[in-house]
Amino acid sequence: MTIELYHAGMSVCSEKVRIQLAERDTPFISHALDLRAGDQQKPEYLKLNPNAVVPTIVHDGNVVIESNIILEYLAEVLPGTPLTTSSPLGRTKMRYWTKQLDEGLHQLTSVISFAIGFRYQLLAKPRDEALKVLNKIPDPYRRDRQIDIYENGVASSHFAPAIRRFDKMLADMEKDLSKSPWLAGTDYSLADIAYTPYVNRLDQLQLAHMWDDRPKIARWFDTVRARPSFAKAYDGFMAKPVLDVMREKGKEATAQVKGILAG
Ligand SMILES: N[C@@H](CCC(=O)N[C@@H](CS)C(=O)NCC(=O)O)C(=O)O
Repeated sequence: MTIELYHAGMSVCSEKVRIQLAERDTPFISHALDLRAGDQQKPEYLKLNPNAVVPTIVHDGNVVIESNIILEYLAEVLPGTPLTTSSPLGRTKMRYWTKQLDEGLHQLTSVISFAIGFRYQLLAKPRDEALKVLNKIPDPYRRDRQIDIYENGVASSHFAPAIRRFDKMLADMEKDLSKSPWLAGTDYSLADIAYTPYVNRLDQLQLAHMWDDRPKIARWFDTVRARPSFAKAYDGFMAKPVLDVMREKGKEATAQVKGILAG
């Protein structure tokens, strides 16, 4: 069995697939894309993923896109424990969690990551070069939004609603984690794999204060980070200069974020 993974080191959707591959001890052929350079928009990649996003897997010649669909697919085809939870009701819960990522949360991660940190990678480039990459985003809504955030950062009108939605996500997580050790019940499942990168992203952006009063999330996050799959999915894939910018700019944005949450 051969798995090829087209991914980016610091892409939350790629991170969740790498966590799952690590959980299942599955080696993969890595094709790392540079998203700021627009590798995802190259014609040869668009043939695999017409949405111009990572990740994409090719499993024995078959192309699968969309990270949460990839997780479910891999759960079925990889040898070992499927990680989809043992009960039908648990699986409905698991899917309710991952559905929320697809119905907006993921896009909002892109909003806060770009507004606080990633836009500085584009601001370091000549403006016409940066706009060339942004103007090639196929989805017109996402294109306009990313251009607005490139221009305005945390002052963009997209920023505050994204922070509020994450606050709700954390409140929902705290509630479920008060009832069971894992998001979908008694088993570690694809829901926990899928949410690890999003909570970790908040942490990278210095937003861990959002769970200062949410002890169950703190415990869950410590536990998922202590699993060997976390180090395997992250070590060697993070760019230190980017993490440094996220930390520095995240600290600068703290007062504004706290203001949004208080208002
Ligand atoms: N729904 C897609 C979203 C994929 C996505 O947005 N990927 C981001 C990185 S996490 C990306 O490739 N962005 C490239 C760009 O913004 O041009 C999935 O879950 O796979």
